[in-house]
Amino acid sequence: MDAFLSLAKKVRPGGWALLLAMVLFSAGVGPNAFAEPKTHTVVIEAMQFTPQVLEVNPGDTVIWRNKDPFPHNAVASDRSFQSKEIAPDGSWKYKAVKKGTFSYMCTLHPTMKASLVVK
Ligand SMILES: [Cu+2]
Repeated sequence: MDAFLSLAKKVRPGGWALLLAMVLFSAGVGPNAFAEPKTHTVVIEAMQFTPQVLEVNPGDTVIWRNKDPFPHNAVASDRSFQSKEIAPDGSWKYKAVKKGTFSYMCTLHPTMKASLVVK
């Protein structure tokens, strides 16, 4: 705290807002903490998840949309999420809460793999 006070004394009056922003940011209250939750789509087509790696923020929703003429699913290897069978033209929604990197696959077609990164 002493270091903070001595730093604060050196800051010009106009610099307070910047200093406050730096303190908030370093405390982990960065822009992401105030971001509106977003919805992301993973397209399943031609036996592939696109994008292969999807990065989202906690609280965001991910929709898997199946454009193939046969069913797929999306199952995390640690079972953090596990979709039902997603019918052709169907979709499945998941709200990402837990942070981490989650590799997942289609258990109906085990060569279909991708990752969801919640950070
Ligand atoms: Cu599949």
